Amino acid sequence: MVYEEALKKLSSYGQKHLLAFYDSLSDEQRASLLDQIEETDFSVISALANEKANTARGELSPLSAMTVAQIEERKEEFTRVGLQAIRDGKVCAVLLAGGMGTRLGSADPKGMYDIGLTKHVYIFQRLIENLMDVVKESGTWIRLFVMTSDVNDAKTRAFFAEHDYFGYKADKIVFFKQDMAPTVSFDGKVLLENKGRISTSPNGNGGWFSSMVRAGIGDILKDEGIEWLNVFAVDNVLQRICDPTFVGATILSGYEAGSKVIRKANPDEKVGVICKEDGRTAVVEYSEMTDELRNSVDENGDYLYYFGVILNYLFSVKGLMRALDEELTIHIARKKISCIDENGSEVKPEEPNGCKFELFIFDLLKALEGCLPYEVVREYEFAPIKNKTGVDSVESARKLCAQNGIEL
Ligand code: UD2
Repeated sequence: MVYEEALKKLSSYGQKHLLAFYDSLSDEQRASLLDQIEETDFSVISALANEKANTARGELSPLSAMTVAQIEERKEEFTRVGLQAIRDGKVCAVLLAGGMGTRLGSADPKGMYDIGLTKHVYIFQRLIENLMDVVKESGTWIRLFVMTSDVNDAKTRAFFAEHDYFGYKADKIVFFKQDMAPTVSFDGKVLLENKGRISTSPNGNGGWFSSMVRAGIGDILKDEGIEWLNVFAVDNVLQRICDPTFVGATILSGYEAGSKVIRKANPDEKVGVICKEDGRTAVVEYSEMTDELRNSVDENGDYLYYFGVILNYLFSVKGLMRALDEELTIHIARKKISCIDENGSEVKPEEPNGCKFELFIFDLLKALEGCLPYEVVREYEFAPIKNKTGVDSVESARKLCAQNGIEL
């Protein structure tokens, strides 16, 4: 893209200021800025002006789950069907590792964090160990797609290579990058990271499938007859991946998706709640729950919205392909964003100064035909690492690993 074209594109979005320092840049920096302007989708910015309308919810009602007891009764049948689908090569895993992981206070990808006590046990390693359980049980190598982003792609790939893919079959792992979104000030002006670079951030975990398809992985799915994708978060070191019983239960439900859920520990727990919205399965994220929703109870005083999603979903590829045409809600997060001001001086804010645009994975459910909420026991399957200490931390995850006989 040449300067005039960039100026035209920016003018149409009211963002000409991004070229304010152009004259002071080297040739290389100029070319890189023009490339970035060409690649960036500025249309997301309109979500800020339309925030209320975009994020307005339909009519919500509670939704229960297939309980642990109900699963136990049909465990054999579910496991048989799930294992068969895995052996037929119809099921793959997708690790979402594009986030920044800043809450752990490390600049490295979260999966590189070492939770070991007597030896090295990296988060990525733990996840691979969990997947290996099913590889062994099924006698089948399962394809693993790993989503990274501009901020951590090179480090993630290098880390896996350095550690010999933690014993996984290297040619079964495919990395792909998620898309980035520009960040803006509260009045909708795109921020500059420096004079030659637009400030961007990963566009949330909801764009994973479109990013996968853009990376050419749609062909792999088609050529290999892959029908189901088990998508999971990087930070839950206890989760079962491609769990045959969950896979079988979802396939037999006839729905196009399944979601592992837990009973919330308390109304404030930081997990989205699964519910019905205008008759379709949906999730309301914890950060967007109203007090009314969070605290609403039935006549016995029991919470109505109490099944929380742990970010472990099974999606039908057929449904996902159809959902590619659907627009997902753009969620807006107000954050502290380091940038430069109109004079080119560095800004390191103490308070939120701008907005990031994010897509959420569970918004895909609205485009799919049904979702099975599948209850799991939190002590066996949910040890998320969000912080160093306290709730959902390295500390609490270590304890849960020990309870489950995992040596660290
Ligand atoms: C997520 C869920 C929440 C609940 C909780 C369980 C969403 C939107 N929220 O909340 O409902 O299930 O997890 O622990 O699903 N990621 C990317 N790219 C991005 C942003 C995130 O790959 O741009 C990945 C990230 O690497 C991680 C996962 O998505 O694997 C969750 O990200 P998070 O830690 O920001 O989500 P959290 O804990 O707020």
